Amino acid sequence: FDGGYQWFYEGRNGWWQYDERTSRELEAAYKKGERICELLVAGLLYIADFDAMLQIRRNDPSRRRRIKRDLATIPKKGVAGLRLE
Ligand code: V3L
Repeated sequence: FDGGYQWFYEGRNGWWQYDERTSRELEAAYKKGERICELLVAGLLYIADFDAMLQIRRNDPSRRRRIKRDLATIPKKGVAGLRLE
């Protein structure tokens, strides 16, 4: 979307791009200045915390990953667990 930015979450040795729907939800919440955004990913609820820039699993807050908003062109592992190439 705008300015060529995208949303990413951290994997073991690189970044995954969020799926299209979740990315749109993150971007909308971020643009509204909200501090968190609730995400439903494969049946699990997560909180994206824009202050900490973390994704945290609702029912197990020890499951957390860094997130970032960065240029769509950065090196990435793939999209939502689907590897590139
Ligand atoms: N979108 C898609 N899948 C997710 C997301 C998300 N936003 N958050 C967690 N999962 P946790 P490497 C990731 C998946 O945080 O080898 C990648 O997409 C997560 O998938 O403990 O470490 C890969 O598919 C994990 O399988 O709640 O880079 C996979 O990890 C599961 O939910 C391996 O990636 C638990 O994550």
